[in-house]
Amino acid sequence: MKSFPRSITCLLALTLVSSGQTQTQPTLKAAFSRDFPIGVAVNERQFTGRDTHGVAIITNQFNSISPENALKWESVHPRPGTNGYDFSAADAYVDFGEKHHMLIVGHTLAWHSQTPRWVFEDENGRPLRGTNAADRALLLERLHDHILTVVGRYKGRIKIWDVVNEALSDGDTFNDRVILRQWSPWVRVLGDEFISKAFEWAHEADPDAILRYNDYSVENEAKRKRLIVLIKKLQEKHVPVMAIGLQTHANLTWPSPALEDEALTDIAKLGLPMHITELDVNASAAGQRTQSADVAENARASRDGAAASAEAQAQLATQYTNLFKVFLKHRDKIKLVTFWGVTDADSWRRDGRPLLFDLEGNPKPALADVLKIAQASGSP
Ligand code: 9MR
Repeated sequence: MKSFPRSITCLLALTLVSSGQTQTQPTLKAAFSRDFPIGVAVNERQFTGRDTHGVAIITNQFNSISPENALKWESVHPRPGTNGYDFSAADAYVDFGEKHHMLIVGHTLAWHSQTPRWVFEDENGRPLRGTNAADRALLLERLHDHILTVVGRYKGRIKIWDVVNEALSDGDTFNDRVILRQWSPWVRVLGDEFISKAFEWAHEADPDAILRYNDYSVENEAKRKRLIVLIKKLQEKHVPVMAIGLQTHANLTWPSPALEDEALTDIAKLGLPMHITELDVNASAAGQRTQSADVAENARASRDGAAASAEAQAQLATQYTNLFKVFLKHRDKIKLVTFWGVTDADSWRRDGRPLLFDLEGNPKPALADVLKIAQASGSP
């Protein structure tokens, strides 16, 4: 990624026109150009160009994109069989990234969610069973076909893949016998084999792609331990896991700067680059009670209306400032920081007003504060 001295960064400033006044502000991608690319998850209205205001923010502020939903199994491979693929949205997403010279990320190949039911059933609609060798073979064959087809199609264009998403078990108590999410159909049928196979096949399909394991709440000590057990086991087997994706769905009080620092320090010991993959900060009062990445749970927890208050938004700016200070401290290991959405209106946590641009797409005070951190970071 090209980097510029901070003095030149000022020349790359974006001119913002708001309420008749002209202000100059650096952009996120310019401000952090010496540190890491700054990515954003984009939706279909954005990568097809219909949301013109969204496109303007994306192209001004960011130099990497992730597909919020367009490359998930249900979008790209809704039906069984070789004719079951639909690449219309995914192709438009990759074209958009290339047109704007973005670092393009793929999300996600093997996940328990947003994967059609047929994937885990036989031709008669009977659920596949781990005790049945033919069922296991069928699910592995489907995973193989999916990964070779999807990764192969975008070989050399999508540079980073979330190969396996959210496979770790939740819960605050560590137990070394329960590392993976036991109710996931992938785990039920294939155990941990689906993880190693997914990475091996993705590597076969595009040997140059950076392959990530991606999960949420890995700041939580028990979950972080599970992550480290899982990744070490993969590394011992020479499975090509090449980066750790920390989603970082934060709230106003969690993770604390000390906890984030501890988590990054610990995870860095695996010797892999770390990517902050889905950054947002839930600013609603009740949202502070959940560390979950579940959509319905977050919606319930954010409906109190408190997130829009000036006080909550000031706290949001503080939390972003704290998090970016820690990211900068670990900038030798952090190779990408991606926000999960452009404006609050686009966000899966919309009621928690969690991003740097408000419902109308105007920059929030938190944006200015994050930019200040970049400028104050003291890099030569
Ligand atoms: O932002 C995504 C939202 O539009 C979808 O409805 C949702 C469905 O599960 O997925 C959201 O993105 C998730 C991401 O793919 C994986 N980590 C958690 C994210 C928030 O739920």
